[in-house]
Amino acid sequence: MIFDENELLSGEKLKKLQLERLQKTVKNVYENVAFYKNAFEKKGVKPDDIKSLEDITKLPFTTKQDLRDNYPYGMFTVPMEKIVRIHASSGTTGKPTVCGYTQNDIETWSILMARVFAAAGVTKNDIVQNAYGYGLFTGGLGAHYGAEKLGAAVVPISGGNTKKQIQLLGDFGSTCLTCTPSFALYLYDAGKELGVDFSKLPLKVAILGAEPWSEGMRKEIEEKLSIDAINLYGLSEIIGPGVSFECIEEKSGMHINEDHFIAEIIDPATGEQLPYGSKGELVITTITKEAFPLIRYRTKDITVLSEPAKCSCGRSFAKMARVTGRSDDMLIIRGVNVFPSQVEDVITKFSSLSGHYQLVIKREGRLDTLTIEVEATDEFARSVGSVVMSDGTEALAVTHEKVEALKHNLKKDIKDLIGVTTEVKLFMPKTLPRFEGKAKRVIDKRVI
Ligand code: DLL
Repeated sequence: MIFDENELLSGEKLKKLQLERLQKTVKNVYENVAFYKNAFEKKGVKPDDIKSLEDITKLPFTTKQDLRDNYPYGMFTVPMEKIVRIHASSGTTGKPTVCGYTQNDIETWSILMARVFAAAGVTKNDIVQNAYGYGLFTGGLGAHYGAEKLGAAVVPISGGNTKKQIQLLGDFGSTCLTCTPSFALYLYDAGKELGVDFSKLPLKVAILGAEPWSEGMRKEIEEKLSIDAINLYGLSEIIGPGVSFECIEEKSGMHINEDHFIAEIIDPATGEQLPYGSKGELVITTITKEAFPLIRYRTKDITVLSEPAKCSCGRSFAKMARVTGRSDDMLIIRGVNVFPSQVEDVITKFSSLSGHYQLVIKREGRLDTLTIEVEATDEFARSVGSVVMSDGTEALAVTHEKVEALKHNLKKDIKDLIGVTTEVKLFMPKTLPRFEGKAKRVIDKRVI
């Protein structure tokens, strides 16, 4: 289903609107954000040079680093009195990326998310159990406002709370579930253990995103929960969830809200724009945002854009394929974005730990686990002593209270600063692999 008339825009009409909005945005950022004025000048481009949509390639890119350099509010185009909401997502090191919204931005976002629900067949008669996290993360409030805009009843349960989730699915008769795909499967397993028969629940559809998933996972979720599973994409910097979404009619690629965002695919190595059908990094320009517009933002997500064509849902907006990877090292662990450099930052603050570490990620049962394997310093190892294992190798005396305390403190700091729960394994000095070239810090054993 379509939520609003603008979703049906296509061809020249859409292009005209996009160009008008792009020109306005470009002027806005040039006049109000020092970073953009400088970046435009470095590229030798002025707002008036943008005469057609193709001219977008004349504009500079924006990266996460640029946002970090202008932390916290340097990229905002409006004074604080106009900002009504602030969200944030992980940055590559300690500082998060800050995203501001005016009242109109919140209204725009609500409409975009209402489109997502409508496209998934949700109506005002539905009950939406919103299990995306509420807070700085955009998932919870983004889905909340969208479902309300559509007129559906929202159950703002937020993430976690598995038993309660399962109880409410039955008692409240939720017909739509919004959460990460891994959490949907986790709920199924937990429900099964409690004797829940999902085929008897009123649940019809789940709108899933915030982490990579596969067609195989879709099939599994749809079969096990007896529902339709719909893919939803977005990122905080651009607006949050609602950048693109699948329609229930086709479930083949996610329609990009092209009246609000201009999408490009580039070669991540050269920055060159690639034609429709090419695999590369998704770059997005926001053309209606007021508080925090971004020009050619490098999402680092790898995908393919398909040429706009009329879809059976009625939309002609271009579709993007599933995100198949990232062109940087960001990891998504239970929906939390984690950069190895953030973990490294925390590790290096501990004088009892050497800088040698690796991150091991597994999918155990349904959920991702992150284990930090890190070496103790010689001094620390000497102070707690070691034991000889059955295979003749030496290991730290793990039962020593100092070892326990160190592991506990590292876990706690990582949870506090990055927001992800980890396991910590302490190793004897010089026992983790060394690398001659680029260190391989991440061992991702997940099969999605
Ligand atoms: O994850 C926003 C969101 C919330 C999207 C709820 C969908 C549903 P961030 O925390 O800023 O925002 O993380 C954005 O998550 O760049 C992708 O790498 C990844 N991602 C988001 N949706 C998908 C998806 C939210 N459907 C980052 N498939 C993005 C694959 C996704 N990856």
